[in-house]
Amino acid sequence: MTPAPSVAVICGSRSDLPALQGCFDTLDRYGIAWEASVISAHRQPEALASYVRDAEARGVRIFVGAAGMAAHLPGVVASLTARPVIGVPLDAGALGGADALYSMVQMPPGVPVASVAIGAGGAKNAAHLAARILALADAELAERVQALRAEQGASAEVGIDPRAGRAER
Ligand code: AIR
Repeated sequence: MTPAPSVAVICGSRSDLPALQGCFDTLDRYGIAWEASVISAHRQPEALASYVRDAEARGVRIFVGAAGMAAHLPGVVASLTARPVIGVPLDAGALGGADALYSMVQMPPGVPVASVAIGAGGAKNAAHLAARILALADAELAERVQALRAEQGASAEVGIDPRAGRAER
């Protein structure tokens, strides 16, 4: 059995991969080991169940499930494991991702999915949230989380000079 990284990212289609790049990059930034798979909850339900069981047995701590349309992937993952599951709703159809968001956020009590925002921003936040969960039991990672927060604060704008942005008007 190959030992597992801390985070397993699963998406419903290869067409979802571009939206997830920020998730992979952010996990790398934290130095968190991850693996990624394309498994559709609707097209390959049995493969999904065996992957999740195997990943859990190998030691994966957090699952990220990303999908568009009727996006039941993270919900099904949450039904198969007691490890934390983060859902990333993607904009893949006529409803702009609201379909996927509702599919993830309206889980029945007892089967939680931590849903983030729709699309690439949500995908990055899935990585940030995974880092914060893992940091509860990893002091070095907790330091990296704090360092990244400080970096974000330092680069954020505080005051805007009224002359700034004139050229854009
Ligand atoms: N999907 C795949 N199986 C079940 C669902 N909900 C999602 C994928 C993708 C969208 O359907 O996650 O966002 C379209 O997939 P495809 O493969 O047709 O491009």
